[in-house]
Amino acid sequence: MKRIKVLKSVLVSNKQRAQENRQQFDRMNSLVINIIASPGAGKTSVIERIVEYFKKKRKILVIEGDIRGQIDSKRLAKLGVDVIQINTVTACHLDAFMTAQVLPKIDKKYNLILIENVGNLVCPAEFEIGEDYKLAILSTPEGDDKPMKYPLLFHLAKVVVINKCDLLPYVDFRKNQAKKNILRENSKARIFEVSAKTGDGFGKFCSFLEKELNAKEKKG
Ligand SMILES: Nc1nc2c(ncn2[C@@H]2O[C@H](COP(=O)(O)OP(=O)(O)OP(=O)(O)O)[C@@H](O)[C@H]2O)c(=O)[nH]1
Ligand SMILES: [Mg+2]
Repeated sequence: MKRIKVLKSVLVSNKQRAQENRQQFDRMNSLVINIIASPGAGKTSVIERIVEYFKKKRKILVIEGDIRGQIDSKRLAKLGVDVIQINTVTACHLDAFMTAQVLPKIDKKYNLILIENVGNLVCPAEFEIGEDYKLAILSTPEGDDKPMKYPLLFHLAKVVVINKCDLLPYVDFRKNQAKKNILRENSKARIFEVSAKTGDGFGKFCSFLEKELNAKEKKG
């Protein structure tokens, strides 16, 4: 029972800090997306495609969350995008306090801030970090049952990207069943089918993001 109490207070203080982060992002009028998926699902590859699509039209920042190292940051920096690294050392997720620590490093106004969370389908979903919304990536080799087995993320994610669709002929992934499983957790989820390897599906997905950016910019 005591453990539950402690966890609750950790999440409450995290939520308060996340709201403060959100206010700071809102002052910059940035669209902030918290990208969550299991290790290797294709978070960095999807971000690379988004960056390629938007880099001439919008100012983009990527915040990279990893336990250790800068492998993904270096991949993204090659595309000429600004990247800030957070190493969580032992933690299996980003939290609002870690995110707050890098806010002073943001010295420009960005239209789009993409945050790659630590590869994990469980803990990152628990911790708000100041995002506009969570985007989940489900890759086809993982199986179509994951939304049912890891429901919190799929319950909370406004957008779900089904990645590695180029592998559909080779893996036992029932796409329609996966969509049903996602919609069972969140009937309003926007689902996109893509392949970060071939680029298929990114036209539709990035047009959706562009509408969201336009809406955010109108508000500001
Ligand atoms: N076939 C195929 N491979 C992909 C696709 N997207 C990513 N990959 C490959 O999957 C592997 C993992 O991709 P990453 O983008 O590094 O995945 P990640 O989720 O960022 O991984 P972590 O940051 O380590 O959790 C790499 O070998 C990619 O080339 C895809 O759409 N199709
Ligand atoms: Mg990555």
